[in-house]
Amino acid sequence: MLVRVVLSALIISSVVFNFFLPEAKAEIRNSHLKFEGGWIRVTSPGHPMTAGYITISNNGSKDVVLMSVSSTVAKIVELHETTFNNNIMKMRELKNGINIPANGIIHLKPKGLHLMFKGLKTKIKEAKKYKVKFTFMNGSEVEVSMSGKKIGAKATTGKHKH
Ligand SMILES: [Cu+2]
Repeated sequence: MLVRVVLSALIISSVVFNFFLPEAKAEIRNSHLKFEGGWIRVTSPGHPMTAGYITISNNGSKDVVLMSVSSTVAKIVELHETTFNNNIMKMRELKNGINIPANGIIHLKPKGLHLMFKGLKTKIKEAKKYKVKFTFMNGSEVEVSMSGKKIGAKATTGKHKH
């Protein structure tokens, strides 16, 4: 009888614990941010690095600073910007992060801001999804799923035929 009471108490407490867990996790999320269209350039075997792109919108009334990004697929993920100097394309690491203005939007896209995945531990495959974690200055973290795509896969230039 006593065993049964203890057992049911254990079951109840674990149910309660599991019930509250997702809520506690949600607290560190930033509900004002929306992540859309994230993709990572597919790689050939043994290729050490690649780039990732995503659109992040901030519907909040305060600026939010994206400080760092990480993923299990790469040793490091850097925030980069692309600059053009006499038609020569260069990349620069943004060590102070990227500001996403209040009620603003940032587009990480080819020839612009991007994520640089360095020291790839796996080949990035077409249509496969990869977990990428975004960390913000306020300490909030958001895990986003980004899918492998070929170069130019999302080149929607607005040109279309009927
Ligand atoms: Cu880069």
